[in-house]
Amino acid sequence: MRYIQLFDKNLEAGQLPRQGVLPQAVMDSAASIVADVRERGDKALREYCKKFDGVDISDFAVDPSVMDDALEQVGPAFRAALEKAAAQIRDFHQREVEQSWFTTRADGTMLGCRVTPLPAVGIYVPGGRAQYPSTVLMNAIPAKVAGVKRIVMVTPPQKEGGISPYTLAAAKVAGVDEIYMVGGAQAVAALAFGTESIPKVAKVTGPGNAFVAAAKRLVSGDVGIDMVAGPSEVCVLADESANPMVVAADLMAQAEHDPLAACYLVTYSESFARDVERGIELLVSQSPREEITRTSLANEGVIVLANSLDQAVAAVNTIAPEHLELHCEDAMGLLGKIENAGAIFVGKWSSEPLGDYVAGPNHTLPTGGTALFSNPLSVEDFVKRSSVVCYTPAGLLKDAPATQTLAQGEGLWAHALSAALRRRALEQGEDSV
Ligand code: HSO
Ligand code: ZN
Repeated sequence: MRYIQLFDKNLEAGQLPRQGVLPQAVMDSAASIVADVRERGDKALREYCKKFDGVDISDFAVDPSVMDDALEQVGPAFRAALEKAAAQIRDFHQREVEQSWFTTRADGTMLGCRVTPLPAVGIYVPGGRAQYPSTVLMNAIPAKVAGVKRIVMVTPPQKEGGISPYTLAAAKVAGVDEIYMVGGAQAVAALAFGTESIPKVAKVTGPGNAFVAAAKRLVSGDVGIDMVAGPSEVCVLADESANPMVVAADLMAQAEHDPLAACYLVTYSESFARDVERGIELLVSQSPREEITRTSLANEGVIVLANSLDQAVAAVNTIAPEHLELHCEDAMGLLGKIENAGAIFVGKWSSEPLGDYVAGPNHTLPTGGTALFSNPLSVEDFVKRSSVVCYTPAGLLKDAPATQTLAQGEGLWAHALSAALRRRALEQGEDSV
């Protein structure tokens, strides 16, 4: 891991080796795939499946009954864990549900906000380096809680063909309605524009590789997207009260996701940092994902050595990590000082993997420093709001003059007329316009 010793200067974002930008070559190739699928539909989809996944697919739709079979296949322990996770994720997200609201002014005019679910959403589930049934839960459950009627999952075929039973079992538990076996930028385009066999959706969510991220960026505006996610990150703020072996495991839990995953350790003790590195060295050779873990820690791993707790907290806020673990004495006391982090794990018993799977909050979080201004995936991503305005005659008489004045100021004659006609009718004693 690379050391950054802060001395008397605070950490600056430019010192971090972040790989947030999508390469132009990836954007270009995603753009041509998206345009092609938009134009030629299923025909283009089939060609890309053959080219990228090496399979001939005549029918992308997967019979939903395979979800029931998968639930049997994965065994009772995995099924029970899925159901426990699903229940806790559902419980957390139910608290996010936003109610429609209405208010009435003294003149009887009613104003409000109607919250309605999106009609259909598409969830992208990666099929490459790892299988993430937990991601199926984290995307489909908030959509379900929001009241989305049609939840569509797309995922590429595995190398050995078909879809992982773990992914299918999660889809069943989460309440996915339709599954299509297609992945990559082509799957995102199919969800965004629709093809002969894949009807379009209102919003596409879920993680994917750089091509999927690029395709989401390209279709954004034609459909909603949740976010353009970069590699996953963790930042551990630890003092000497932490166990270096445990901190090592937590850093490795992020590093093993992806060679580009980023791990940050922020501490004030160099000897503690060295102990953590020794801990990683002891553990990493036992990992079946040793290669990915080592590459990630070597290229993207950073240890920030601060002079004080305040400087360490400032460094965390500059990093604005996707996940933050507070492994220090009085971790709860520090919470109020954390401004930028996607998810905050407070105290030594709260590790990120608990949050990845079962705690309840969403594990789809802002990456690459975007925790500065954006949010975890939530029920809010699966609804939309409509403002409601219902005037009474008394309200109209009160607000029409200002409307006319503002319309005249903007030079918009018919705007003024629309208010004036109603006002005149009431002033002439009519009860209708
Ligand atoms: N840490 C990942 C989520 C995940 N971990 C899925 C395991 N499975 C990004 O938050
Ligand atoms: Zn994880």
